[in-house]
Amino acid sequence: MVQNRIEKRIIFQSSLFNLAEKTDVDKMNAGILKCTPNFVLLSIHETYMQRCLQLAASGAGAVAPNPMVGAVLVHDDRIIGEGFHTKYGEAHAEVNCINSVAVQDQELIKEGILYVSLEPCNHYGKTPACTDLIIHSKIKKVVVACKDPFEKVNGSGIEKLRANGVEVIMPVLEKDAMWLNRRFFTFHEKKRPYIILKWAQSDNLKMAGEHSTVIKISNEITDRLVHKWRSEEAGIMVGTNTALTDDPSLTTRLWKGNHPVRVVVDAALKLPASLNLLDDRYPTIIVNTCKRETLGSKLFYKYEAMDGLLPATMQALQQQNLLSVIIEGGGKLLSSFIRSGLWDEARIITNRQLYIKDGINAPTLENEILFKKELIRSDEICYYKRN
Ligand code: AOF
Ligand code: ZN
Repeated sequence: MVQNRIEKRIIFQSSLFNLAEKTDVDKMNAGILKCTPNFVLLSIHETYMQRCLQLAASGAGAVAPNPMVGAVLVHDDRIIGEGFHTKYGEAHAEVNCINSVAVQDQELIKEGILYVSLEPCNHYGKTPACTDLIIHSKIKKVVVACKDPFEKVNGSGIEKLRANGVEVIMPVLEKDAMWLNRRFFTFHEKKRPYIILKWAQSDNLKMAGEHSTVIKISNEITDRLVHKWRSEEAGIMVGTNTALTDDPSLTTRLWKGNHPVRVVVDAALKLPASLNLLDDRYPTIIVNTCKRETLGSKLFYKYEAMDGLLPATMQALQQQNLLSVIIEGGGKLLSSFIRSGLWDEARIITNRQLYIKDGINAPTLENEILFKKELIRSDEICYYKRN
């Protein structure tokens, strides 16, 4: 068998989920296809884990605040079951995977290798513990991408499996798995939401005109992308000035998807009730120093001025179980997040054809690493993570 000679399979490095055909392995063995820097070799475990991650990602937008998880059951190098966590509160990936095995293959379950993109849970939450399911199914080998940081799991799933004679191999594609669930990991490890900074600027790095005059910077295609970004986060936040000058709705009306919880800073509760984001159509948190109260869809979250706005906001979001937040301005609020080192990702849109004379300066990132760049007409979009 070819696979015995080359224990690895090939994928194109540029597209993680795009597995090359098995025939490529044949070609490599025959010396027709050479392994070049454009290819990376994946082990068999990595190959199936990659499939788990692909399945896991299908739960995007439906499982938060749970993580996205995928599982694959393999017997003798053949996938006999697949599943993912499809909806918050419903069955976990392992359950869907084992339930998907065809009747004629069910005898093979106990001889199979279960691949899971997150440590199997070991607690009875909204659903029973997956560790028990694995043990009762008599599966003897489990390959796991990474540990579950949730305090009720946190390594205990792996311990329980091993204590019951199940071989656990891990980590496999850990970095990819953690990146996919970066919001979930940040929330549980750092006890705060994953923070994405977003702003648009002119080619000469201005984000508004003189005296904060609103100037349209990004084009309408980019705006649709921004609404997609909004739909992927649990919360969206702006400062007082932006709420007043832009009167944003902070909805995802240009994209089909979830509306994030809106968060606005209004320390002295001076914002007029007529503003779009105070319209009660969607939940909105008003971070202030005056009162704690729930009124319709509005939660007034009171904080002590001396405790600081940002820590208070992080606490408010954490209490509401919001795994992530996108900060959409203004410059002052964005800069305070940057100065505090309180950000994980930044997406900056630069309209290369726009020059704003005498405008307001855009913020400047610190300790950033550029990891992706794209162009939409004259809008250049740079994606950064914090070093
Ligand atoms: C798994 N497989 O597919 C997922 C896991 O309230 P519950 O019962 O849905 O449990 C939620 C927790 O379970 C969640 O915080 C995370 O730690 C884990 N998610 N675990 O074994 C899965 N989605
Ligand atoms: Zn589970």
